[in-house]
Amino acid sequence: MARSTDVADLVTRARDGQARAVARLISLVEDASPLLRPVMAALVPYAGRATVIGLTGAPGVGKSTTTGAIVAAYRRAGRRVGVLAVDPSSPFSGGALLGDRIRMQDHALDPDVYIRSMASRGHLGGLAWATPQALRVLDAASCDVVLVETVGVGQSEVEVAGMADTTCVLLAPGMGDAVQAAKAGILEIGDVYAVNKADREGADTTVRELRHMISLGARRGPGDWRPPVVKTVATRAEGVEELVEALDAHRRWLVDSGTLVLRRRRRAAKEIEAITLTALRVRLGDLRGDDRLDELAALVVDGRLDPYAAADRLVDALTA
Ligand SMILES: Nc1nc2c(ncn2[C@@H]2O[C@H](COP(=O)(O)OP(=O)(O)OP(=O)(O)O)[C@@H](O)[C@H]2O)c(=O)[nH]1
Ligand SMILES: [Mg+2]
Repeated sequence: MARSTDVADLVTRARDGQARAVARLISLVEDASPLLRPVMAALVPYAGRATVIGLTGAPGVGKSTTTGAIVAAYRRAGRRVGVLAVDPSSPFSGGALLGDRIRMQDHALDPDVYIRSMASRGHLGGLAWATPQALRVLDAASCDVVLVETVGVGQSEVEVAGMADTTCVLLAPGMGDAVQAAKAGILEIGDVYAVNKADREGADTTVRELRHMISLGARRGPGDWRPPVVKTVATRAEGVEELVEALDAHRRWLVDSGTLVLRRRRRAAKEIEAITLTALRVRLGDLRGDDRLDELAALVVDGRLDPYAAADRLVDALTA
């Protein structure tokens, strides 16, 4: 366990790009360490510089392969890159994440690429709470670009996607894929779409369907962003330059339209909310067996108070 006197030193070493210091800081996040408070305070002056790109899509669609190819493209442009592979659905780092490490091995020896898998380990608040803090660490560790790959499907995937500046949704050719995407709510979250595995039959149909579905979606005015659809074969890095161009174009639009700052404020609000709820749950946990809760429970059972009013009293007591 690091002492708080080590925090400043850890942050300095992380800012120098020392991988071990970055790893240590992200472990503090994963473990919900009490040291996170001084760490987050120390990171404040260095936050907000990195571009955060989320990659999401069904299992096996090619997120890790695409991430690897995007990393290579940004490295060629001389950018320092962080990669965070998060699994919102599992409390453990599973085989998928191990597979990611293997696919990323091209970059394993590059000191300007930092790759990390992260699981929630079941602590309060889970990844909704941990991911933004890990992003702060990578941001402060002088990464120009941070790629967040979410593993797993479902609502949590959409949630994690909400933590990026730019969300890239991956699909693969196949009947009904665009329809599936619409059902999964994925057509609302993508800023850029990639139809990967374009070496397979049906890619053009999927691209067409997807463009059609996107055009049917949210009504867009002249200055609004229109999500492009790019065809890729990630295993051969085909289409990846175009994909990176689309990501960069979205970034420019975010800045020019003032949307970046709004998105980041919304993200910070969610982060504060998650931390607040966690703090309240901890306090509520402390109250279990507390006289105040027992008294309120007795009043409810006796028919002298309704549970909403009782809850209001408890919230008042907690926040007093
Ligand atoms: N034919 C073809 N195969 C691909 C392409 N991209 C990725 N693959 C293969 O698809 C498989 C899954 O790729 P991953 O990059 O691990 O996919 P993923 O979305 O990260 O998978 P999970 O993290 O498990 O959800 C691997 O065997 C890849 O080699 C592609 O463009 N064409
Ligand atoms: Mg993967």
